[in-house]
Amino acid sequence: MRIALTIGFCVALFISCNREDRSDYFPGRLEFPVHPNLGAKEAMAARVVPHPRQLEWQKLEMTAFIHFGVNTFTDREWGTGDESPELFNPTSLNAEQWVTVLKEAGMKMVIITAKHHDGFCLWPTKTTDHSVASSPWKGGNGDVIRELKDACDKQGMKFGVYLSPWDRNADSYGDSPAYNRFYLEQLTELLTWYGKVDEVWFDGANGEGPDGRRQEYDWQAYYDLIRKLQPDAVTAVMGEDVRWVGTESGYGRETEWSVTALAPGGTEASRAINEALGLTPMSGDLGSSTLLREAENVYWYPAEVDVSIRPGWFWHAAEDSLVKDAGKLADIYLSSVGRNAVLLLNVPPDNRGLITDYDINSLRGLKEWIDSLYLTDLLNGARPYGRGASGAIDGDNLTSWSPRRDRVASFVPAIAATFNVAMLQEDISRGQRVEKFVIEAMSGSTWDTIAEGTTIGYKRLIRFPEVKADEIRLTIVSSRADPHISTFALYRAK
Ligand code: FUL
Repeated sequence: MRIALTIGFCVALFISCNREDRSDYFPGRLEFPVHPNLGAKEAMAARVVPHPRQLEWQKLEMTAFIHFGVNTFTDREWGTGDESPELFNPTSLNAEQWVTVLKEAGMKMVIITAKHHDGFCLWPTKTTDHSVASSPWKGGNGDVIRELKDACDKQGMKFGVYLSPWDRNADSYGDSPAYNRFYLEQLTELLTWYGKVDEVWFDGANGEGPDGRRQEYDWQAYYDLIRKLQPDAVTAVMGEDVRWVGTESGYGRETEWSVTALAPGGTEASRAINEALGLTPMSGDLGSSTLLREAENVYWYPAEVDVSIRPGWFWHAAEDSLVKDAGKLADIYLSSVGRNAVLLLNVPPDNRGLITDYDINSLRGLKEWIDSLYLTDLLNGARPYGRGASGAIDGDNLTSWSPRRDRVASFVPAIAATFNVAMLQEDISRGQRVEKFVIEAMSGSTWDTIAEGTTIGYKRLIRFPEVKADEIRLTIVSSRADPHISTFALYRAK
């Protein structure tokens, strides 16, 4: 019976694979119904697609983190929780400045540390006195979250919150049910007082409570509350929609699958699945065919690359001279957005409550570099060869080159110009499929390989030494199902 079911499922899958019927896609996650062979598993994994909120998030490409709180005034990275709220006193906090600077740099969302591990709340919460309400700032009548949200709404910027589960100030921390209630109340305030929230960022740190008590977080209750109060918000890191890329260096994997065997979130069930497969977000391989062989489930769980523009997450005067320069940020851009991830770049305001000129200069340089990168696409107006290949170069992300058998296309640019970056995109609303691709260039009569890679996903950027070519050829060497290449472009980076 089981075998008959498996065969039936695979035949149905084979037929529907060829039809590309969107009703046969698996939004968000898929439990393999039986244990089919690897080919069938790959074909199914190719049809796992993002939830609409994940797709919207992926398109943001560049987002910003704001680490701000008592640490800004104590020169620490991790507060102890017994800092006096009196310490929090920015002299000229201006959230409009933050949003203006970040928007000009190309960021599409701002996520703020509403509460870091020290437990100090940047909004006048009713759950504890350990907040801005007990600080001298604005006579205790200030609300950083309100000011930031208003600035975001005014300037058309998305907004997210970081609410550290680990809380070194809360008395209840370590008394699991009591702290979970407290945390849910804090979440409720953040998700109901300020309007739309687009991302909720859960850090994974879990230190000991007073007397060495260990807190068991009720992740499921946290997720359920978010789904109820802000159904369109993605939940990140210890959340279920967005995965931590596994480093804080700014560099994603060269092979970055958004369809992973890594189970999302922090629930007991997810932990058991990941332990059985020996997976953590830091594992080198989260989605290869080798892993699929073992996996009983796969998930749409795309990567977010969080990195600070400075050595620390919080502002420290001594690090003003260590702000990453525009060249480093450009490299990070290529290695995060250009490797199928969303960049979450931390830009921490100083103790005045302003983003410093050091950070602003680097951000300006990054933006200029990105603008110049995308200025001219050499394949714009090129002559395509290969059935449907125009779908990849027509500048329309809704059309794709979707070759079935002959997965080779070539393009003759209108002018032979120099380029050093290739950009590829898959239409991920139909899943992530490509496993290997090659780009070749012909000048004279020989084809030379100029770039090759494995996964593409939402966006892949590859940089190589400058090339001038009469014709360019793209080959999809291996794909889990018919590929849908929505973009192929060639640029010249500075
Ligand atoms: C880490 C935290 O411990 C750091 O302080 C910072 O907030 C970073 C983004 O996440 O886990």
